[in-house]
Amino acid sequence: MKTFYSAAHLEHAPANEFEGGRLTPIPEVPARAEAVRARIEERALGPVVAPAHFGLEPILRVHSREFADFLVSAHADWTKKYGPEAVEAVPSAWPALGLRPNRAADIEARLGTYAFDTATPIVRGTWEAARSAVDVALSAAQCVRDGARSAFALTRPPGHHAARELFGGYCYFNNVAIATQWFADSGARCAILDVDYHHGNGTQAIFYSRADVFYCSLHADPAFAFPHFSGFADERGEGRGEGANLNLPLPSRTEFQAYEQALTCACEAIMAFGADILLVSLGLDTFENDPISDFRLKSDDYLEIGECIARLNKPTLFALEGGYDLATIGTNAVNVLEGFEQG
Ligand code: SP5
Ligand code: ZN
Repeated sequence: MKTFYSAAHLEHAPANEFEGGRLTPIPEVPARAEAVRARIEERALGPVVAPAHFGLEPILRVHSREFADFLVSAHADWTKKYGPEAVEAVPSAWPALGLRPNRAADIEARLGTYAFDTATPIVRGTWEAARSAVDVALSAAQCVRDGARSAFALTRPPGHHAARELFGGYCYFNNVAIATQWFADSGARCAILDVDYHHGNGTQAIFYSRADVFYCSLHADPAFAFPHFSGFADERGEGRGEGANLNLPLPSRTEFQAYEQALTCACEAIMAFGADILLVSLGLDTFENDPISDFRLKSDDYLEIGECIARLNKPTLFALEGGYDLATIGTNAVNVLEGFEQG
């Protein structure tokens, strides 16, 4: 299997997030993607290649022009307001219930309008990294459309929490959604399987009223887990998209036995939908030692996840989402990919 990778992610390395009432180190670090790349090379999974350039057009099929323009200039606008020492742009006020979103004015207003958490700073290299991650995802999509059984997009920053005009959860552009829309624009019916520990609120929102894209997610129940405001079982799609969204929220401390049952449900639903292409939002934060999550999957379980996905027998694009245990993220990611290849 080919892996697509861009070194532009290295320049996106914000230091801190605000959580639990204090600043703490961000676990979404460049070393994550480097660990995955190192393991791919160690296991000789296949070539690791640079992406092609796709430009803004496919991004604007999913995100608004205003949102993309905001990400281009946000860091410069921030340092203009707060000085060159202010290296991480993070909002401090939001248009929550009863207030008006404000996309036009001051950088604080725009940050508050577009961000939904305090964990997703914009630094100088963020724009280039986020844009390049989209190129990585689209290059993998092109590889699959050209006939490969599968491809791996080593995307960083991740994407599944980002919606049309919304960033957060370490995500800026929704890499998988943009690749999905790129397939859909050539007439393909797509299914997205999201196995990240967290619900992909952005991907769900982008396709919520769409009948041609099936979104299915296994994740920690938002009753206790981030992103808190999306991912409940009663969210089933709307309008023509009703029934094309399936959330399988799972309890705290879920082990593989229960996880596998939910995965089987997800795969049955995907088969029933009858997709031409499968896209997998591949989070590894379901691992037992993940520092920010509490599921209990073990490294061997990821081989089985890959085998299970292979049984769907679809052209498949895998894209990296979360996963924060640096010691195992490479092994676990490659286990899914090898499990798929053997399955
Ligand atoms: C792509 C992705 O996985 N984004 C996840 C963003 C999660 N951010 C908030 C997590 C809060 C977790 N708090 C757990 C504290 C454990 N000590
Ligand atoms: Zn996650």
